Amino acid sequence: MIHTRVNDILGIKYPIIQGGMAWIADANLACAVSNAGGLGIIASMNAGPDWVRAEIRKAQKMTDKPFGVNIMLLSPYAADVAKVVIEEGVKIVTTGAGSPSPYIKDWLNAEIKVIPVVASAALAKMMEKIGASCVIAEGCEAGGHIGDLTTMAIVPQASDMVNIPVIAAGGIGDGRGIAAALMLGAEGVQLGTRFIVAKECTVHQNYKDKILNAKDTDTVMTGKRLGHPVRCLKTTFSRQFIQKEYDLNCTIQEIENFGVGALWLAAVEGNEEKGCFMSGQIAGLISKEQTAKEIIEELFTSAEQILDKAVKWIKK
Ligand code: TUI
Repeated sequence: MIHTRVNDILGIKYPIIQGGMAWIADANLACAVSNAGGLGIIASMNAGPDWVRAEIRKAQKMTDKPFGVNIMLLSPYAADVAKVVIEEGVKIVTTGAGSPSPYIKDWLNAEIKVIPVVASAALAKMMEKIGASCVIAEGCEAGGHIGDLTTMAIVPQASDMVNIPVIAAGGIGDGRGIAAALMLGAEGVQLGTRFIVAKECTVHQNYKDKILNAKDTDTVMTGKRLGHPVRCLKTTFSRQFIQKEYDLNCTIQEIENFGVGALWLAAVEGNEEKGCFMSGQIAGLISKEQTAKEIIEELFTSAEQILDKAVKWIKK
């Protein structure tokens, strides 16, 4: 059994969090992960407060295990959703794409555990100072919005910087990744891409097929010129997007407009032309659809075996 402070803080069997993936992580996926012993997350992304409230209520009926809500801080509805989680009695909130400092006081008063995603050790320290229960240190191998540092670099540096548990994210897809993250100082992991192919994940089948067929070099970073880099699969959309970024005749506004709705088109319609299929670099490792329970049990059985045998490298 792999047991860390993360199990105890979050009240979960396995120290694993499912990433808050926009238009993908709904109550279905979150509850499948929570019922399997991890921490399922409903992604509020750019959705309005009514959608988030409805998903929370669905989840409360579908599981008696802990689950959380991810608040994407660039969302125009972040402040509204920050209130909804309090009103609906959510116990755990993860945040992404910024600092949750404007909301954290209210969440802590409501006894909500706050777990921000950070892209630097300095932000990890600041989050500890303002009352975070844990931090998710995410490397740029991750899908979606990313920072500059790799998982290999951020996890040990964030771990040295804080006393609260660090949860590693970015580039983790199997038991080897979990074992490695623990060796870097993490006490838990967050996986997104692997859960896209969970049988309970209701994302469009084209999205799942793209992850299942991807190879290691099939992701690319878009959005650098806009100031919010995003990792996604190489597709018609991402090639055109990058072309526009390099074309200095294209204004920032034109490029932003080109991207509007693209993630929804990928996740809901499976639109291969116009969709933005966000994915981590580990997609090449993911080759089968499984239930969330099968995924989590396979991950931890494998991680335990690897850690058990790790002493084989030490010659005395
Ligand atoms: O947030 C994510 N992943 C996301 S958000 C998203 S929606 C979106 N769409 C288009 C453009 C931008 C966003 C899709 N995927 N992951 C968590 C994450 N947070 N990764 C990196 C960060 C982060 C970056 C900087 C967190 C904090 C941060 O701090 C900056 C500051 O404010 O100090």
